[in-house]
Amino acid sequence: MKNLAPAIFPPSGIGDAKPANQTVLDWVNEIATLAEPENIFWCDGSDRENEFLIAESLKQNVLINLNQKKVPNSHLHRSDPNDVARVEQFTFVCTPTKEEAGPTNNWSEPGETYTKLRGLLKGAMGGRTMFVIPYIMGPPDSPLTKVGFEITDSKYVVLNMRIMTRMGEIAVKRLGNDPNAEWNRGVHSLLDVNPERRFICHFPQDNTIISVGSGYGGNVLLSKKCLALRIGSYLARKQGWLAEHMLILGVESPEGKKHYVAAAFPSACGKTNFAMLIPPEHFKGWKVTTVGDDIAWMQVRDGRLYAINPENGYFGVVPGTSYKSNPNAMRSISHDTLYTNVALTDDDDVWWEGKDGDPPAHAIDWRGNDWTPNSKEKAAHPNSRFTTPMLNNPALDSDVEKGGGVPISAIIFGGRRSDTVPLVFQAFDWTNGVYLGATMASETTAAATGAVGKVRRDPMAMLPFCGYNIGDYFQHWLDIRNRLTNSPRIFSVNWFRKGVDGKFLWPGFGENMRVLKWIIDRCEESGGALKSPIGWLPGPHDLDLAELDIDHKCVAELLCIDHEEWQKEITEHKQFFDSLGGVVPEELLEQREELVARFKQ
Ligand code: OXD
Ligand code: MN
Repeated sequence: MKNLAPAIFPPSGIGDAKPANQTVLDWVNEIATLAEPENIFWCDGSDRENEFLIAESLKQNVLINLNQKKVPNSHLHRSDPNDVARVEQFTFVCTPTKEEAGPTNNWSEPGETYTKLRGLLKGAMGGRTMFVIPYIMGPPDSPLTKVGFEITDSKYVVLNMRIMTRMGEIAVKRLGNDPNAEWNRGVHSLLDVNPERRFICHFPQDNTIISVGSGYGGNVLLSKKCLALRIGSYLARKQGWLAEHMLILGVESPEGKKHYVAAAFPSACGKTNFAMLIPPEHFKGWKVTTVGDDIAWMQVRDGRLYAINPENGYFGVVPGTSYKSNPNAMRSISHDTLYTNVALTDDDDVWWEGKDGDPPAHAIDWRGNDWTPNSKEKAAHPNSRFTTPMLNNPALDSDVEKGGGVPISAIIFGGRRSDTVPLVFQAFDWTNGVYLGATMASETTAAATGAVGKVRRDPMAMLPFCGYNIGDYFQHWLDIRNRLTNSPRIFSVNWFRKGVDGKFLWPGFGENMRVLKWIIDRCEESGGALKSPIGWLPGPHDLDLAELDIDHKCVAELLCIDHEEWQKEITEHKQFFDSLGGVVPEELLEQREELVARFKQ
């Protein structure tokens, strides 16, 4: 058996932050015996360790140095071109029965899957260092905070995890020595980065994740999609809270009245931009602050819903990010940032499609090839990413570390829809809002491999992330209502509706403040609205559009409910529910009947 001696290659004092918890030590020993690494490196997350790992990564071409004057403390990583996005087709939920995983997850039998994965991991870390990363998800003093340990043979993963989570001693301390303490086991190995040996497997009953064959963020930063959402949603149902694919933002009026809003959008639909929104000139004195840009963990306390952001950084889509679209993101990523799959300019700066200014005359593209503005290929991969600490965000909310979380006034469900869905509307009540979330759809993006631009139902933006049966998930949402006496209002938004000319009708970005303001007005019971078959819609004068250069015809189109399009939409709701094979709660089926009836009135 491999012993747990500290790693031999780093200078002394680095890479030997071994915890005292015997169950962790036994598990690490078991994985080391199987994967046969050359070294074991116990990460402590210190600056010294980080500097050492960056230096090693630069030597081994895992990282490329950038112009330290232009982007201080920042580096570029190029992933394998076959490994640039989440792989939903190779992502599995391994519950004891297929029924527990439900109709929307790939299921595989836990015993057989462990055997297969153990086979793949056997000797897989030969000649490599095995890093052990202790981390917590959530503010240090939150009751919702979870402890995880990720084993990985990728330095890139360690460097990302240090930004995305609170890593090191803090986790070891929180876990303590109790052999029964709850903690997540995550094992990751690059293997040979072969798409045919790429599996992202979750064992919710064992609080375990095993990911092999990929180096791409969403597949390998096991804290994020795997723990905070898939395993998180399973634990949330069992423990009575919610783990959601939602940003959390604060919005404060010039008088100092503050609300918090949580919003679910599918991947690459602008969650980070919305969470960092800067209100337009007309909204002078209004302030939007970021609690989180991707994941919300929410619990009911005294009849209200409170949310924390379990993460510590942002893993955002780069293309399209500019001082015009998201100045706060640009400031955040101007230093201390890890870039993945963007282009490298001749003066060692980063570049991507949609960045401010003219494209460079020459660059090295994300695959490492020469690129000019005449090239057919994109310079940056459409799913290229930044990893940046949330502390870099100038709009970071002052309560982001509050263990009790922030009180949520509104929940928004949003998708990317060229047609059918109006700019904004409000659900009639909680149950109707759950129906709205359960039937939401969006055009697919480059965040996952597969076709882009295809409308797919993505309930609560959780289709790829719900770690158990989606019918039970809907029921869990419905049940939460019984514990809420001051429940958030629920809304739908769609920034992406297009006119007959194929152009977006709504300017988006900072101007989304106008929609947010109406949502806040509705929460304060001051905003006007008209009753429609799908919910409460702003009337022609209810949205504050002052000083916005927009045609009245566009506004009418943005808010219109086309009955023909909605007949098709409602038919698709039925098809979607039918495709789930009888797991949809009765209450949601009734909601659909009521929607049909309202269109007939
Ligand atoms: C993400 C995603 O990376 O949703 O956040 O894919
Ligand atoms: Mn996401």
